[in-house]
Amino acid sequence: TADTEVHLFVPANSSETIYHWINKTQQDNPDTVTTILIGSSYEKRPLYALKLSLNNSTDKKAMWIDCGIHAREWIAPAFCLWFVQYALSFYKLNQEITDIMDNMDVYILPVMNPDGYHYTWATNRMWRKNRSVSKKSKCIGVDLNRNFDANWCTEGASQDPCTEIYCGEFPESEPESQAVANFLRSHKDSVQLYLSMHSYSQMLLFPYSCTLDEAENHNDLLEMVQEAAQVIRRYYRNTYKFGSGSKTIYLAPGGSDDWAYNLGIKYSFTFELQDRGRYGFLLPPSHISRACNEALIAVKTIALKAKEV
Ligand code: ING
Ligand code: ZN
Repeated sequence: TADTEVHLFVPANSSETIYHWINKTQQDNPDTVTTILIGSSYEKRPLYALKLSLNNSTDKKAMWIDCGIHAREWIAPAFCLWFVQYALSFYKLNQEITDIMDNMDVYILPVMNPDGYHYTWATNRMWRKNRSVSKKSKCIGVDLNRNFDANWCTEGASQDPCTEIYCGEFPESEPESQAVANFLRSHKDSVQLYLSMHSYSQMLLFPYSCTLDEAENHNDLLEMVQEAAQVIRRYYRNTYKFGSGSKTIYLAPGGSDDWAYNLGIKYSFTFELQDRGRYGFLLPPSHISRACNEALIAVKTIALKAKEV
């Protein structure tokens, strides 16, 4: 789909710029875009999800994409913005995105962890967790991708607030993870595809990460990520690993994709975007468009397969 390659203007954006962008996107597209306040962060920043919806049929299926669960993974929020701008610009021009949007509503949460994201702009570029203050320690922050209720705080997470993989006081102890979990619980009958964007390492992952057990539809999930990785290789000559989280990277309990899967969203994925470590979290702005374009064709490939079933 080289003809659909786009060069949208999505630079690295501060959290203020992203809030402004959300507002403007809704105002410019009143028929298609609604903003949904799904909760607020520990420091009381609003958590806005965008809903892209084209036909007003009520029984429509939906997909969910969240970005920026980890603060320093800046390419992830850039992807969420990229996806929205692509979908709004190329509906009726690109067949695949048209097909997806005609059949599914799309919910997009551009920054799940706005406090951490703000902190990486203001104070510490390498911050990962949220910014919640612990009762039992001077150390700050919970790893939101260890705070969901999926084999919570077993091997691969830590009870020590001073580590990068601190699981929190209890599952969904954090307002950010609770907001996402509440939203998905109340929309689980329509949402059939869950995607969570991270970086870096170029991997397309699916459940389980919290156990070495195989998901019930492991072979379907494997086929989907394999095809997505193949499309990236064909069009961008770039390599993405793929497989279940626990066998492809490491055991990691409490992740959002495992939790969404156990909720009943049978197509659930975590993407690790560019790069493979040369720049790591500090991906230069000149790489944003390639990173987003290749992730976009992977999302389209997976969404089109999920739509069929
Ligand atoms: N990687 C993920 C992490 O939270 C992951 C890997 C995927 C864990 C799916 C759990 C579930 O550690 C990064 N880069 O954050
Ligand atoms: Zn991450």
